[in-house]
Amino acid sequence: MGQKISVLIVMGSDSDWGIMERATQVLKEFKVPYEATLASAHRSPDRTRKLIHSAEERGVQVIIAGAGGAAHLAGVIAAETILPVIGVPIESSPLHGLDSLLSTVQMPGGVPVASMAIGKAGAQNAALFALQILGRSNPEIANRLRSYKEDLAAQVEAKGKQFHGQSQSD
Ligand code: RP5
Repeated sequence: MGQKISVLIVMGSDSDWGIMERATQVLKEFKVPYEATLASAHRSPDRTRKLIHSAEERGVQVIIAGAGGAAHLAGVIAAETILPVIGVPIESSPLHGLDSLLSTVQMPGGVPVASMAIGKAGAQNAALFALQILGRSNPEIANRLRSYKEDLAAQVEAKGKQFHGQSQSD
């Protein structure tokens, strides 16, 4: 764990990878160095704490934490660091992610976590949000984010032209 990385992705379990992989795909696309690893707020509190402290020493700038169920990972990480923490609630329990969403988003005043949507869209947006933070001091990332948004708009534009929906006029 010596390499310089900008974004640290932490998951509560390897079973979260199917969702959190989406965040890594976005970071790869933007060529931003990251590391993805496991630590559980409940099952391995010691590892979680050590990981966060070493992240600060290594120059990590943003942490993304994905967890399901009683998802305290993002909150516990936020308690240990002044780095911005982005939480991704994962749908991994019989409550379909609503439990994870509430556990991630309902932080007490003083300890912020930026909670994203449940699941893959949340993982994708967590990476983009991390890039937006990095982009404030990195013009290259900021420019790539602008192009990303232009591409999104162009895709809708193209689909809009292809789409022949219904219309009615009397
Ligand atoms: C949470 O419990 C993890 O983040 C995961 O979403 C969920 C289930 O974990 P496993 O039992 O699959 O390891 O802590």
